[in-house]
Order: sequence, then structure tokens, then C-alpha cells
Amino acid sequence: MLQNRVMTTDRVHEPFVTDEWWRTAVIYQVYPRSFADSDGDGHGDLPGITARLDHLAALGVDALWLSPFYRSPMKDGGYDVIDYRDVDPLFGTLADADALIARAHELGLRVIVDVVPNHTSAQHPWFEAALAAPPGSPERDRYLFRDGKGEQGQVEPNNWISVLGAPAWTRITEADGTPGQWYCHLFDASQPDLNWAHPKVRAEMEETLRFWLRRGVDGFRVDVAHALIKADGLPDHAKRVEMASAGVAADASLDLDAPSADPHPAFDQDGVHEIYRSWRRVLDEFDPPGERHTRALVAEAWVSPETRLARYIRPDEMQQAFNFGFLCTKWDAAAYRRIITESLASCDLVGAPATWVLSNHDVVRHPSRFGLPDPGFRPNGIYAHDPQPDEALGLRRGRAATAFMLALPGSAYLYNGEELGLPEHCALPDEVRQAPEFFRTEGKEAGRDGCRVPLPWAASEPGFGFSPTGRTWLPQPVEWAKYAVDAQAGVATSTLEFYREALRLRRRLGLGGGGLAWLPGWDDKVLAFSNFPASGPGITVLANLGDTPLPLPECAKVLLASADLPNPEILPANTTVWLA
Ligand code: TEU
Repeated sequence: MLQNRVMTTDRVHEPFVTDEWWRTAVIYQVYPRSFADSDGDGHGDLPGITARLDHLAALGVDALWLSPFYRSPMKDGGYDVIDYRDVDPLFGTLADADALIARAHELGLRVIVDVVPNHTSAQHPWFEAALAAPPGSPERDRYLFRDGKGEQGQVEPNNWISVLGAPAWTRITEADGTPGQWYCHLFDASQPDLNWAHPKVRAEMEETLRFWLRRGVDGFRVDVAHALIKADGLPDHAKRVEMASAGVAADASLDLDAPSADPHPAFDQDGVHEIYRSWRRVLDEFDPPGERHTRALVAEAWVSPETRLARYIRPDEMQQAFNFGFLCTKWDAAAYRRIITESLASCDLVGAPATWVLSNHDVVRHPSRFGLPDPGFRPNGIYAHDPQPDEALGLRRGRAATAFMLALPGSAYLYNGEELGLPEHCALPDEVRQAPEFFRTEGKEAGRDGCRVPLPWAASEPGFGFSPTGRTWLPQPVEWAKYAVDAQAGVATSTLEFYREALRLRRRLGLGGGGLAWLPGWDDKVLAFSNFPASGPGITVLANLGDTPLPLPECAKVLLASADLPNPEILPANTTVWLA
């Protein structure tokens, strides 16, 4: 019966064989401040990560991506860099970074590090020099300084609103004490935007890439990759920068030259691509003789439709781009079918792998999003007085989503703690909040701290084993004991063991290189597809996103189930199965 269904399928992606690791890799995002603390100060650090790399090897991922650990005043969690080529003392030393990379490689894990090219910290020596120098000086020219409008220059040079809320401009006081020019910052005022038209900015960042490549990293995650070039004249644009919602092309035309769905003069300008072509040449310098594409670039670009994103991963640019259209999709089978089809088709246009991601350090954790009354809605943080996610339902859906995500061909990203089923912390007291958008929106948005709470490793230790002293830079909910690694390891029904099994099967069956075909004839609320690798048996995936149980096909052999199947003939609501 299953066989017949596969034969009458709708193939949307063909299988392939590859020796390029990033085409099929599962990449685990480590948020260094929250992963593991070795020195007891309550902030995670690089030695803490190194000591816990066995956890990632046992989980079965291929690579880790480290969010920034560079010198930083931490006004935006380290996405405000003072020195791109040094480790902040909070996280350790360069020697610690070397040790981490070496240990990861010993375990067969690749290492991707973050690069933050759009802006520096306001405490970066370049910005301090720019403040000390006069208007029109070469020092100012490395950033986006402009005179204000109005008689006294008292009005912002344009009306852009920063991504984190409030105007994207801050006025400085000149060295002589008079009110002076304004500088542009698409994020916090502590993050001045660089001028990417300046050759020194370009040269310096390429040297930073070489610095880390020499230390052995396997690639870079490029922060706000779509923001580096701004439209000439910095024209007005009243709308607050909204990041992509579901990034499906309205007409599904698959035209790489189709315009952006949400054009903004600060984002997705054509000029960015030339930068990534030259970065790609830098990475290629580090390929061993006879090998190609051993190091990878991944774009963090909130652009839509998917064809706009595909422009970042053309053959001479980056290798991957995060699929935020997928991340933003609500709990709806038809919407997932559209975004998956569209993503695969757009990536196939340029010969790049599709990527899949449900959680990261910028969004409410996916089990909590899927547990909201409007499942999949993506608020910027959740307060205790907001409608609360249903924890059990959210986790059930979260596991079901992970199960269909890990069955999709291409590369997938996991965010630290999701393998434990961690929910968002929805009751953080305001006094401990640190994310800049909480302050910039005057508390209208709770912000991103709730997904950055230190991980629980050991149920009965202080701080759940995050740190030897029990200190944690953000408080952990007391109920998190049940999510601790040691409470889940070896427990067959646990979320941790479910992730391990899914990753083991994904690797063994070669699903990352599989083809994909939609299976007709299922209820609208079911995502039904076949993943068929170039060789080997492949699987049928059924994800029931509805609230009604459905009959499973006869003779189906269940390889993986995201939840218990009390009756082997029934697929419960909010459950995904992989069938042989
Ligand atoms: O994020 C870019 C970005 O656009 C996010 O701010 C995202 O839109 C927002 O969080 C959605 O809620 C990157 C980093 O991932 C983020 O942590 C940084 O704050 C930001 O760049 C500035 O570097």
C-alpha cells in the first residue's frame, strides 16, 4: 500500500549524492553564554562548551555554530563587537577557542563561528576614533554619519526605525561639546552601522575571516547579511523594519529577479552580493589541494520571498541561508507544504541545499510558540501576564515539528536546549532582562531573554549543573529539573532520546540527500511525504497537524514516532511518524 502511494507521487526535489558536508549537515547552535559555565561566574564560557562537546557528539549532529564570543560590552548579547579577533574574558581566551576547535574536530564535529559585519560596538576603537575626529574625516567615513535635518540639525537624517525599536539614528556631541552629527544604527545605539562602501572596512573584515580560518574554523554564520549595503541617499522609509513573515512567493513564479516582498532601503540591496562573492574567494583560499567548498558561509538574511534568499546562495556566493520562512510558518499543514515546496524549488534553482530551522536565540522557543492559543505566532518574548503557552501541547507539537523537519532533505539547524524540549521562560522578572529591545520599546516587548536561559544539565544540582557554583546569569524556572540532561538520558520516552534517535536514523538513511515527493490522498491537516535517497529504502513521513486521530496505513512499520502510539493503527493528533 505504501509502495503504491509513493508511485503516484508529486516529486518536488530529486535525490543527490555529495561529499560536501554542509549540504546535508545538522548544525547545532551554541549560545555560549547559556550553554555551560566552567568557572562558576554564572556565564557560560568556551571551556564549558569544550567540556560538554561529548553531549553534541552523542546527540549525533555534524557541526556546531557558536554565537559571538568576541570582545564585547554585551549590550546585545555579544552582537556588539569591540575586537573581532579576540575572545571576551567572560568567555575565556584565544587558547580556549583553539582548544574548543581542536576537541570538536577530534569528535568529528565541524565548527562555524559568527561574524557580525553590519555594525561594531560603539566601544570599537574605530568608532571611538570617529567620535574624536571631525565631521567629514576619514575616521567618520568608516560609519554612516550624516548631518541632521532642520535648522539646528536637530532632526534625524531620515525616518528609519531600528529593528529593536525607536529611531535608527543617534546624535553625537562633537569633541568641542556642541550637538553634532547623527550616526545610523539599524539595531541598538550601541551598535553603529559600518560603511560598507569603504574599502578599509571590506579589507579588515576579510582579514578577520582569514584570522579564524587559520585557527581552523569550518565556516561562518553571517549576521544580518542583507543589511550591509544601504540604498544611495538613505531615502526615507516609514515602516519599522519587519523581519520576514512566511516567505512564500505570492505567485510562486520562481524568478530570481522577482522583487523583494517587503522592500526597504536598508535591506537586501543588490550591492551585498559582491561582498559575499569576495568572501567566498577568501574561504576558497583555505581549501586543501584538490578539494572544493570545504568551508561554508551561511546567511542570516530575513528576506522574502524565498527566491530573494536564493540569491545569497548562488554558486559563487554563500553555501546556505537560514530558512526563516519555514521558522515563521504557523501550525498549518497547507502552509508547511507551500513553504517546503517553495524552499526546495528556490534552492534547486541555484544548486544550493535548503535549510530548516525552528528555533534560535532570537525567537520564542518553538514548543512554546506551538503551544500558544494562535499556534506558531511569533511574539518578541512572552510576559507572565500574556496568554501562556500550553506546555504539554506545545512540546507535543514541537516534537512533531522537529520530526518532520529532520526528515526534510538539506541541512537543519538545532538551537541549544531544544533537544531537551525546553520551553521559553515566560516569567522572567523585568529586573533581570538584558535584551536591548526590552529597553528600546520601553517594555512593550519582553524581548529575547526567555530563549537564552542557561541550560539544565543535572536535575539535582544547584543551577541544574550549569555552573559549578550554581550561579546562572538568568534565573532558571524551578520546574526545569525534569528537562535536565541527566533526567532524560537513557529514558526511552524522553525528548533527548527522541532527538538522538531521529538524528541517528536521518544519518543512517541518508535523508539529508534524499528526494522529496508529496503523497496525495491524505487529509488536509496531514503533511505526507516520501523522502527517497539516491540509494536505500527511504521513508514515508506523516505529520498529523490536526486535532483528530487518523488511521495509519496497513502494514506500516514505524521507524520513529514523535509521541507514544497507544494504538499501532492510529496516528494521534499533533504527532509525526516515519514509516519504512
Ligand atoms: O539578528 C538580526 C535580526 O534581524 C534579529 O534581530 C531578528 O529580527 C529579531 O530578533 C526578531 O525577533 C541578528 C542576531 O541574530 C541578533 O541576535 C542580533 O541582535 C542582531 O543581529 C544584531 O546583531
